[in-house]
Amino acid sequence: MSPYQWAINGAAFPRNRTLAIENAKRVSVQLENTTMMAHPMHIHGHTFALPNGLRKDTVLLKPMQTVAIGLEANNPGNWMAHCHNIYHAEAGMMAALVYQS
Ligand SMILES: [Cu+2]
Repeated sequence: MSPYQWAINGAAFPRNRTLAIENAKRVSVQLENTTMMAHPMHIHGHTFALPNGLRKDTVLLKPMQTVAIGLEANNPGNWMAHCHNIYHAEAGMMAALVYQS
């Protein structure tokens, strides 16, 4: 186990809240980095739209930066969203993304 923890929505995985999404919906997700480190945030199984219109599957959040992404729920299943600094993900910076039936 890592000697320190990183969190999403206030808690380290798996103690944090599951992110629920409904199939065939497009949602706006606010990614807010409240730390002094950069975090490349990645969502499995999906791409998302950045405010400038680019479609990506990872967005680099600078320290204290907030970015709203447009996520289309078009790939039902159980997925993970996490920091792509794997040592952060391994320290809890992950969240489950689950489709509601
Ligand atoms: Cu990170």
